[in-house]
Amino acid sequence: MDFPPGFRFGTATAAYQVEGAVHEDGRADSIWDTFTRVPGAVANGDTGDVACDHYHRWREDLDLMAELGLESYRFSIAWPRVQPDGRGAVNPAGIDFYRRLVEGLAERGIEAVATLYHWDLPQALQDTGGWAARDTTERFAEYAALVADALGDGVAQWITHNEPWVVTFLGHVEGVMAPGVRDWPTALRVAHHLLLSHGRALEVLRERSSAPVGITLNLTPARPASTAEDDAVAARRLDGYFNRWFLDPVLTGAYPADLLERYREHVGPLDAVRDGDLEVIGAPIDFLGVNYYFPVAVRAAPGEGPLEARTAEPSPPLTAMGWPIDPAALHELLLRVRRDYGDIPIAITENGAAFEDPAPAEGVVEDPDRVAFLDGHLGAVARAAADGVDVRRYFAWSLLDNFEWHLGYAKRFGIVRVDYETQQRVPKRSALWYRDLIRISRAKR
Ligand code: IFM
Repeated sequence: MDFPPGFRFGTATAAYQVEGAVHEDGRADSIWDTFTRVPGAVANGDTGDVACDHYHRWREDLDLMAELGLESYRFSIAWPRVQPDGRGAVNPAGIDFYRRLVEGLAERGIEAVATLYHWDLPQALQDTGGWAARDTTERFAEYAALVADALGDGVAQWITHNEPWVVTFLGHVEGVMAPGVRDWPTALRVAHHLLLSHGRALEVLRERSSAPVGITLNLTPARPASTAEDDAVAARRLDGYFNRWFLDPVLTGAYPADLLERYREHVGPLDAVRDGDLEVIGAPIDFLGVNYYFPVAVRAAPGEGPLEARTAEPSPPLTAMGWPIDPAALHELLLRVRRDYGDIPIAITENGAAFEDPAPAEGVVEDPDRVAFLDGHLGAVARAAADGVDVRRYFAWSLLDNFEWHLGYAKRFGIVRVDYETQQRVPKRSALWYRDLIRISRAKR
C-alpha cells in the first residue's frame, strides 16, 4: 500500500470511553454518568467509572503508542472535567490533565488531535435543556475558548464534534444513547444546535489558534437493497438522513431540500433554524473527519416513521457488532465526498472493528479478523488517495478496548487488549501489524 507524502497513521479514543476517574479533580457528571445509572440502559450495568483508567495510566498508554510508532493521537476532551457545570471558569485540575497529555505527546513526537465533544455533555447543561436548547451552543463556544486558551499550540488539529448523527438520532430518537430521549422534533432541534455549535466553536478557534479545524461525521453509504425503484428512492432518503443532513450544511451552507421537505411534512417545522445560522455552520473548515464502519442496504417501508425506509439484514462477513465488512464501500464513499463536495482534505478519524478476541497467549492476542479488516480498509484509503482524494490521516478505532457506550465492555474494538480486572494492556497482533505498516510506509517517504 502506498500513501501520499505527509500521510499520518494514528489511533483514536474518547474521554468517557477510556479515562475513568469520573469523580476526581473536580469533574462533575456528564449525561453518560447519568445514563449509565438508568437500570437496563447499558449492557451488564457497565459504567465509565473506571474504564481503562487512562486518567491515571496515560503515561504508560503514551509509551505504548510510541512503541507502536504511532504518529498521531486523536483523543477527546471531557467537557465536565474542564468546565464541570458547562459554564463559568475553567477547572484548573481538569484542564491540567489535558495539558500534561498534550505535552506528553509532544515529548514522544506524536501529533495531538483534540475533539472537543465526544458525547459527554455536562449534566448541568442537560438540566437546562441540553442540545435542544439554543443556549448550549453559546456554552459550547465558551468551552471551546477556554480549551483553546489553555492548550494553545499544543494541539495540532481541532475537531469540534464527533458524529452529530449519533447524538441526534441514537440519543434523541432511538433513545439508546444518552440522554435517552425519544422525540423526533427534539432531535431535529438538537441536530441544528450541534451544527450551530460547531460553527460557533469554529469562529472561536479561528480567533485563538492557528491549528486546522474540522468536524467528524460518521458517514454511512446507503444503497438500495434491490433494483426496485422505490428502494432506490428510499436509499436516497436514508442517504439524506445519515449523511447529507450533516455534510450539506457544513460544506455547502444549506440543508438538503428533499429532506427539509420530508421533515417539514412528517415531523413539523424546523423551528430551531434562525436567519444567519447557516452562514455560521457553513463557514469553511480545514478538513473533514470521516468515521466509516459499514454501509447499509435500504428497503422502502411505506408508512414507517418520517423516512419510510428500513435497513435490510446485513449479509456476512460481519463483525461482533453485527456490522458488515465492506472496505470497497469506504473507497466509494471517499470518491463520492470529493465528487459531491469538492477537494476538501479528509482524515479518516475512525475505522475499526470489534471481534470476539481470544485470550492472550505468550504476550499477544491473535486477532486475524482485525488484521484483515485494517488491511482491507487501509488499502481502500490508499486506493482513494491514488484516485486523487486528498486523504491525509487514518486513525484506527481504537487504541484500547474500551467502554462501548450502551453495549458496555463486551465489545472490544482495541488494537491493544485491556484486562479490566488488572488494567493490563496486551498488544493484539493487529497492533504489531499496524506498527510494521507504519514503519514500512515511513521508510518509503
Ligand atoms: O466507540 C464508538 C465511538 O465512540 C464513536 N464511533 C463508533 C465507535 C464504535 O461504535
